[in-house]
Amino acid sequence: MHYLHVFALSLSASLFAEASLPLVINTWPFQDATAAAWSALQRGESVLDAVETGCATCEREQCDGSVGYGGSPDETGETTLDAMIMNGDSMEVGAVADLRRVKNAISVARAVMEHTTHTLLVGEMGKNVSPDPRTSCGPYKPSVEVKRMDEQNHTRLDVHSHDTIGMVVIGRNRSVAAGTSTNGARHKVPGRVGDSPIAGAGSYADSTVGGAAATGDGDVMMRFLPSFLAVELMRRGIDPASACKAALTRIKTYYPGFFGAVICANIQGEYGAACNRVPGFSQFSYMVSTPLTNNPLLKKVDCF
Ligand code: SD4
Repeated sequence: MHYLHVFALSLSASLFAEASLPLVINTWPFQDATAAAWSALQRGESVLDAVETGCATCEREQCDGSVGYGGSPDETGETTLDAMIMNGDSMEVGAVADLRRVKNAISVARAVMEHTTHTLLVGEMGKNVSPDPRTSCGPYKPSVEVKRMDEQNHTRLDVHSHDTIGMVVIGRNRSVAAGTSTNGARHKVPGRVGDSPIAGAGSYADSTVGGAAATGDGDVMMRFLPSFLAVELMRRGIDPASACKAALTRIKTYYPGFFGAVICANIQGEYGAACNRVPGFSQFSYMVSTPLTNNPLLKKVDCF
């Protein structure tokens, strides 16, 4: 009797999984990216291909005017890109940071993963500038003074300057891939790298569990590896929405006013998201595509 019960439970669990996989989930209402990743899966391409195609769509279309080329300039006026991609089967990661004069950062990240033995490659480093761009217009000159950002006021990244696509794709065979692409924080010190290209911070994938991706104030969020934490919580059986929330709760303990959100999905095809409530940010939008949604579906979660 007991075995029959267990069999029935696992049968219904696997039926549920079949009904809800494959799955594409990504941050913000970046619908074309979701659709592109979904189409890649429909063409029989891998979950890595789907993540690359989805994020590359955002880079090309400058999703929200803020992913990819031309957005969120640093203090000298230059756009720099951060991106990563992770293979949840092999735990390989490729990432680029501070990338200049290249449009498709996610593809460079994938090339790092597949054609080098390294994980993270970065562009040329910059310098601080004077006069202070927070109070004066240019022209700017490199400055030797080291500026410290005000840790209490994370004004560089707020709800109006969100600019990261984070995506998790889970195949019918439960392979997981995750990726991110961003042009980072506006008016950053040249050389600043955010959370997006950092495995476990920007995103994380493990085909035995699921995947997660983060968006928000990377300077704070990367200190807590929220994507890694969310995956580890799902490994212990916590549902995706609660795992996302717990990962943000850890950050909130230290930085109650931080701006950020996380998306999570497990290999059963369950998914969820969470965001930290701050003035002007009470709801977070994300996209999902599964066989049940037919088309990319806009989902919203109330921040806590
Ligand atoms: C960063 N996390 O560079 C990125 C930016 C972002 O919503 O996601 N904004 O800090």
